[in-house]
Amino acid sequence: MILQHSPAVVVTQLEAIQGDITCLAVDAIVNAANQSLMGGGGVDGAIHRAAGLELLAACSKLKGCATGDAKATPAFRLPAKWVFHAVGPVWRGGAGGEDELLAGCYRRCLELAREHHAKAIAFPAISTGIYGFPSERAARIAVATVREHAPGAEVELVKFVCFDGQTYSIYQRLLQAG
Ligand code: AR6
Repeated sequence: MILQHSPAVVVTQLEAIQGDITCLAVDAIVNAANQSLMGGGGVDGAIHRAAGLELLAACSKLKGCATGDAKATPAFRLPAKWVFHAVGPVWRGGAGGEDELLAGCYRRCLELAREHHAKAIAFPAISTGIYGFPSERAARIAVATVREHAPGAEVELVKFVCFDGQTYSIYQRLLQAG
């Protein structure tokens, strides 16, 4: 008798939550960083404050990151194991490739998840704060990219972490629409 091992089919659960991403005990949280990877305001500032100075030291060794790409560090004092630092695009009206660059952030983070065996990952709404990307447009890109790429990256749970109620309602609606 020949036993055949068929590849496991991963079904990814997607959920929206409202809250502070620094509190989540998932395998990886994503940071909305800038190209320097040396900290900043918004969620980046919150992550660096909560993780401690070791995070800054680890980031300084990465020599920056291109827009649309992401790099990984340990999460140090955070309850998560890894931080994936993604650099979203600054919104300049939409004709400068912002959509593709934003999708690249989500795709690269899922690739990092596969490399680091991170089965549960939490994303903030990258680029929608200081970088000014319209929230609904960004959420559609985030959900579509994750739906397409998370199963192939063997990611089992994706949490979209929304800081404000308006962003949370957008994600809830998009996720319910299936
Ligand atoms: N948990 C989850 N989401 C948060 C948190 C938090 N603790 N804090 C803010 N948000 P932003 P960007 C939300 O501005 O637009 C930094 O200076 C926030 O409400 O953090 O990608 C970097 O260094 C918004 O929905 O990131 C860069 O220079 C989302 O996170 C620049 O800002 C993203 O807002 C990046 O700008």
